[in-house]
Amino acid sequence: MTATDPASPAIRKTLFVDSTPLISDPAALRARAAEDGYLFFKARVPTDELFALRRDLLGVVDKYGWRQPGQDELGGAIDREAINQCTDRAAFRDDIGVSTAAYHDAQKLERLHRLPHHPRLLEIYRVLFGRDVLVHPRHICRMITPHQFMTPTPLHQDFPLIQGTGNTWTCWFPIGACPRALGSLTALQGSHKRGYLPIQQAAGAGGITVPLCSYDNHWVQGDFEAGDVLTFPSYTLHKALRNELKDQIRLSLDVRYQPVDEPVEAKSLLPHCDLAWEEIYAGWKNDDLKYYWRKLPLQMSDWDDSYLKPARRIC
Ligand SMILES: O=C(O)CCC(=O)C(=O)O
Repeated sequence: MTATDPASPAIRKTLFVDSTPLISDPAALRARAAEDGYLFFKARVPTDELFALRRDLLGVVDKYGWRQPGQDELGGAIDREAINQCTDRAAFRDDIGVSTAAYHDAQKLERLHRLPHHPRLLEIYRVLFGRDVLVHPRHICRMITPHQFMTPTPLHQDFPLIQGTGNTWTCWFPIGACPRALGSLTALQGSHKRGYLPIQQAAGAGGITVPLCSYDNHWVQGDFEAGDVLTFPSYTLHKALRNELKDQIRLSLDVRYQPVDEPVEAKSLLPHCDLAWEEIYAGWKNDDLKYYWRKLPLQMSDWDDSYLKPARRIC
């Protein structure tokens, strides 16, 4: 049976269910996570801190002359002609949306590395895991511009890209509002229950995809307001919607959390760019978050290349 067979279940699209009321009820929160394979929280990240990071990131975009003039400091309108003047593929991050140089500037922002440690975010995972939490220091900041090289992130699981424990949770949140039309994330409800699924190569961030099967039919999605958060374990299938707002940047963070006593793979402790931590830290005002994971008794696991080998998909 394929997704186009008349006998296939109809595609369903429903809105994310807000799990905020379950934060005070760990058993209920875990039961929902186990059933749905995702959790969504309204207004989780305080907007003052979110907008401070947005301002910093748009400052980077301004530095390269890619923002349309005449907006306030939080406006995300992009000068398409200017960004499309970056034509050197080798110097452009098509998994991010800007040049390598601009991404380096973004990765050096102290706020980008501080926000993932916000108590309002840590609380989710302390309740979910019932144990101490490791925040992976490797944060990905998407700066999705309307550049000719960009393709929306294809349907995939995070596990083959992150490895370590399958109990690593991605926390995805836009840095500002992100309606579906701006290319927010959507997930297949319950898909985590199928465990690791063989991959194929694909264009877009991550470079891998998992082909859809007939039973992959329940998409959850929504229009994110500033501060809303989507989180899911590393076997949940998810992808980005297409950015239909052709002159707007989509700024978002991918952060990973896991129980501190489960295995972590070494790359998760490296920067998400080819800078050294020392270079990222050079302009920071505070020291408390520098190399914080080195003080923790981590259990390291080996990288396994076989997860990234394209395979024939059997539904
Ligand atoms: O923001 C995106 O386009 C991709 C994010 C993603 O796939 C993830 O956080 O795992």
